[in-house]
Amino acid sequence: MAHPSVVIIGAGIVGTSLADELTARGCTDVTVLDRGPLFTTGGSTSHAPGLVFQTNPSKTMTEFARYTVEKFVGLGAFDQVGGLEVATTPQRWTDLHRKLGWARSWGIPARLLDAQECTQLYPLLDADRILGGFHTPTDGLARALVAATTQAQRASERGASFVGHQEVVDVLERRGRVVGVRTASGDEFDADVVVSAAGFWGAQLGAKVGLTVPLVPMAHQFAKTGQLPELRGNTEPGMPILRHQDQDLYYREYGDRLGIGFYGHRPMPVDMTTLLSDTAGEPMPSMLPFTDDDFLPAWSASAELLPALGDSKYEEGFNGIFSFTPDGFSIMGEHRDLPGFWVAEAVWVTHSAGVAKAMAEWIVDGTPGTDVHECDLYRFEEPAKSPEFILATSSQGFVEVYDIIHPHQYRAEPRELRVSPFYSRQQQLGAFFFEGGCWERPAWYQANAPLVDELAAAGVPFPERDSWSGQFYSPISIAEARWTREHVALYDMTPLTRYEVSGPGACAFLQQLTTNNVDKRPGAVTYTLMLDETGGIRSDLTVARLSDDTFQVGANGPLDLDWITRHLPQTGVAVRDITGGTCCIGVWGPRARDLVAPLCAADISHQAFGYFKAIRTFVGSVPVTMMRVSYVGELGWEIYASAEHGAKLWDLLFSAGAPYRAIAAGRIAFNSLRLEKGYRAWGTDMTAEHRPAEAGVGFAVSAKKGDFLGKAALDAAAPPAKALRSIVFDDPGAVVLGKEPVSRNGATVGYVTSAGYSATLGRSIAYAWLPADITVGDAVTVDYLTSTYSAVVAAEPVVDPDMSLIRR
Ligand code: FAD
Ligand code: THG
Repeated sequence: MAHPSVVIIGAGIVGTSLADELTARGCTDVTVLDRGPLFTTGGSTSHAPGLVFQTNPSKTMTEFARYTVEKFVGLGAFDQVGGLEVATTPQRWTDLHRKLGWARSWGIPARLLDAQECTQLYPLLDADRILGGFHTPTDGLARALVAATTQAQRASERGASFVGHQEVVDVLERRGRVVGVRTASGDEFDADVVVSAAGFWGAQLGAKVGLTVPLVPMAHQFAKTGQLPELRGNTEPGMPILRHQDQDLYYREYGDRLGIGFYGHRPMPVDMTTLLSDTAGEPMPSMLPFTDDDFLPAWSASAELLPALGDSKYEEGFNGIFSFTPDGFSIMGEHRDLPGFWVAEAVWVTHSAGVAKAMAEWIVDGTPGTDVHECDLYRFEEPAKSPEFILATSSQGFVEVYDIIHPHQYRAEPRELRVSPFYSRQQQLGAFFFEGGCWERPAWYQANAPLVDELAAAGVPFPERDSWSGQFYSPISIAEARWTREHVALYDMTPLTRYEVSGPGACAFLQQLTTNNVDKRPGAVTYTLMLDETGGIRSDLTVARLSDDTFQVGANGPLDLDWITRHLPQTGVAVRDITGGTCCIGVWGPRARDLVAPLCAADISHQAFGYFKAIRTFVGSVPVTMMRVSYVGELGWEIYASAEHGAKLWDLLFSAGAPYRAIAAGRIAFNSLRLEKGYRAWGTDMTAEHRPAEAGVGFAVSAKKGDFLGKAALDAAAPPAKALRSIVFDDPGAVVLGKEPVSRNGATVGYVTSAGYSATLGRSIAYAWLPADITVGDAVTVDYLTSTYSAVVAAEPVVDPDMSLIRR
């Protein structure tokens, strides 16, 4: 296909980087429009202090940052002064160890320094105030305006044009596609592709085309000190960029002065309807007047950390505006209902070139070269698109931007947006709820506490956890996991995303869209994958054929509906999200059949109702669909019913379970059991970055069936260099939580994806991405906070390898 003509709205760091990346790929018919003058447009980039700390819990964001650094260094638009994050509390010092782990997992050079070493790098620091620091020599200062201008120049040389003072007021469409934009001056610019790179204006532009772009423009304080004698004669920045997260502060040099950024003030969301009048007296619309009172704590905390400030005062400041999002990630993707309209927003300077590269690949090649699911425009559940949710969570994101956030720390508000019909029963059983996909999901049940004593008395170990991994955790989950393997347990599977795909074309459609053969007799269930054009795993699904033309698809979240919808043929197939209108209980364990059979209208013996089969029947008087599928790897069924029957279904199963001492069990047990059984979780263990064979799900790719999306790429793929492997820890007390670096012979070779405590083995187990040549029995080590644990690569699955438990 010929390259599309592209209009980019916004000549900030994102728009200019994108113009460079597009033109570098031969897509040269690019016009960049900005409402402001070029290139000091008045957007966030115009005054960005440009600190780039690359290390992030997200591998993708870290990769975006690393690319940005490499590129800007090459453009001469980066001062590689290094980064230093200091700890003034023991909690932060421990957390910097966790950060060191991310740096090693994602390949960012980093070291921990003691207080003296920190002051050698940063002489203004008071060594007595700090416990140590995290030093990253390749971090530094992006000269954002230089980078924008240089990239714009390069793009212009390849044919792009940049036009200032052109405010886009309308997006033009014809026959359901974008065809261009109109500006305030009445000019029209034709384009096949329009990319909104409008920064914090992005939500307003999205609204023009019926698109929710969930970002909130938020003011953030930035000030400059007066001249500091200690920095006299300074022209170029020499000290690293500095973060003092315990007080929500960061610092950079400006000659003999320091710039101070502050996140410790109240969230200040910006009212876009009054923005232009509110900023009329300021040099730019992205600069609000400084509010001195908000800055008072910043100044005193700064003077404590950097005593040299004591005799000085801040001389100028402003409340600068940039975007916050509900989960802190950027927003990237194409409008599903208006093809050709793309967004790249809520992007820091730090990630700008990396985001632009992925966007250009996506637009030109059809698939981004980096896994972008965390940033995908369509990752949000429906309630999360409400203005109320977006404002509340983005404001909270501002408050927490430098906080130490536990990986299982779920937001406090808004909650209870989606509850299953079993919610009141779960509350009565003392459920501790985690939030996921806006659902309330029991993590464990306090009602099961007595089982801990009972099992402990019988010799089952319940290892103590350290204070970090012991948060959002209860040893009850070990009892619940054990009980599932030895007796039977009920799991609320309602939050499992599910769709009905129906119509005369449904079978052919799913055959084409997924890797396994789903064209089986009604009643068959198939585990299958969706791949992108490059063979990367978009999702893993269960597809149950309920009738010739009706399939129930068990999926992983909103991105699956997006992917399926984008690939739907014009006619003959309908897809419907049935998650909220239905509910599901997983009944699993050796006594599952004893429990369910007496209630069930159908014969559910192994002969009559085999593994990976589905039937329609009744449990008591409740109409149900039963699937013999078990993510925990035990005998049993997922039992689906219409939501209004949910409470009855729960009560029936619970009473029938009494003779078998059936329990309700939670997510932590669920996760540990699926780890034992070798089942991957999409989004954590495997993503579009991985192909099936390396992720250990090659068995779900049918060699016999015809063509499907991604097949050509799989056939042409080189042998993988890495593999997802199970590791088992040696020390029964070892606990890791995910993303920790894994080493072989002392060198970091991979990272943990997900982890849990195997109640069966009495040890923690985990998945890790490791070099493909590593073999079962090889020893590795995993660094967790201040500890190093040894582990061994295990044969998979570690439980029930011959399927005798699940197929009985
Ligand atoms: P912008 O630079 O805002 O560009 C968007 C452009 O779109 C603007 O030029 C605007 O005029 C134009 N536009 C909008 N609507 C229209 C329209 N309808 N028609 C035409 N043009 C339009 N990031 C870091 O990585 N490190 C930092 O240290 C850092 N510190 C910061 C400190 C402060 C005080 C602030 C405010 C932000 C900071 N940021 C930092 C964030 C960073 O500045 C922004 O995330 C980044 O600049 C956003 O770039 P952008 O290109 O998306 O947006
Ligand atoms: N239940 C249902 N749908 C789902 C999940 C689920 N869809 C999303 C996600 N979870 C998919 N993940 C898996 C992973 C493994 C299995 C099922 C869903 C599984 N695998 C068998 C195995 O590997 O032994 C498949 C065997 C086979 O192919 O026959 O059971 O939890 N409804």
